[in-house]
Amino acid sequence: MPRKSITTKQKIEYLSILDSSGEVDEALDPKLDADRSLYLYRLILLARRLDERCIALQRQGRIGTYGPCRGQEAAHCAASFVMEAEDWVVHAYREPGSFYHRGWPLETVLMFWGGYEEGCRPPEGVNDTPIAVPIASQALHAMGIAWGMKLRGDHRAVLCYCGDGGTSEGDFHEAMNFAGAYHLPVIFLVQNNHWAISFPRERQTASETIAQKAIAYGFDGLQLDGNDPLSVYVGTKEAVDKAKASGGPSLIEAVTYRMTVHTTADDPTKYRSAEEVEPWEKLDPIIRYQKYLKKRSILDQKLIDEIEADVIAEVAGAVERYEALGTPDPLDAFPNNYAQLPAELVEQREEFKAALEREGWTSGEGRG
Ligand SMILES: Cc1ncc(C[n+]2csc(CCOP(=O)(O)OP(=O)(O)O)c2C)c(N)n1
Ligand SMILES: [Mg+2]
Repeated sequence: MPRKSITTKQKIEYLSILDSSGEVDEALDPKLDADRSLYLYRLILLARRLDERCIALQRQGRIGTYGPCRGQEAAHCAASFVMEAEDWVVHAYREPGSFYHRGWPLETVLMFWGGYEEGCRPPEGVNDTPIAVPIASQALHAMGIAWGMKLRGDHRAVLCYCGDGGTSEGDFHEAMNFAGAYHLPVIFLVQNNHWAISFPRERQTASETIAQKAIAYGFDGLQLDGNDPLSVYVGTKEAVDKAKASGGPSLIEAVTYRMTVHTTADDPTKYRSAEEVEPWEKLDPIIRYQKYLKKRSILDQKLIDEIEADVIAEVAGAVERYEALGTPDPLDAFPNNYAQLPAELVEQREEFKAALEREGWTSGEGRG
């Protein structure tokens, strides 16, 4: 009868393990061993250096538009680091470190941004989906893969990346609803980088947190410090373990910040202030993780320099292999989506081919 508060069995929590000065909550520290800690450090650094190189390549006209991950390296590297090879990772477009960790050659990542259709093809045996630019469309793919796993009785899990802006899309909510209703082994990891191009997080949703959206769909939500590799690792690991033990889906909101442009096609100084960006510099995941690993005597300056040189060399090698391919064939945009090209696309292809030829381009000439 009476009016009363309803308490749900679902909960939302906040998790932070390593603060910006490198101080750690000992009780929550996963205490990864030295090899795994160094691997994760190198992965995060590689994402940063690859990112910087991609911006330079775009500015020099050597790749097309690029969407950087600067500041968000911990959020995606530490999450994918949790996933086993037999699990699935469903990507958005700001996770270069995840592709590398999962076994994509770095030149394939460059090929995507360079306009090659092959940049979308996962290597044989890698359980990943490629970059998805239509925001949140990948959430439905993740849900579908997880449903397949459940139907087959596989105890595997799916990690799905999405952005804060993506959470306003119908696809995101359909995927969350279905995942909750069917109790699927999927983890939706939202990288809340505070911006969807020029649209701020505050205007994206009236919810206090993105994590709490999970409650409406019948599962738990976790908000965590997305610039702390340890929080991301622990939060993701718990959710993955739960999914594999038939505990159903989770929503993780990794709070982070997009330190630079949305893509190389925009200018953030038009819509946000330097004062807003500045405090996030101090929360940089690389500096923080370095401090922590030094305290644990896992990392010293000599090793930092060695890893740096190694990462730079690996990125340079990938750029060399990518550039040896020559330029992609624009007509490759057509054959990959349909077994048989529909008539209107055949028409568009011919029109495009004629336009290219008028510009002096012959299909196939760009291949190295
Ligand atoms: C379905 C769809 N609508 C619009 C766009 C154009 N668009 C590209 S990125 C973007 C913002 C995405 O923001 P968010 O989800 O927060 O991801 P972020 O770029 O910050 O990583 C939009 C609207 C798109 N790619 N797909
Ligand atoms: Mg965003």
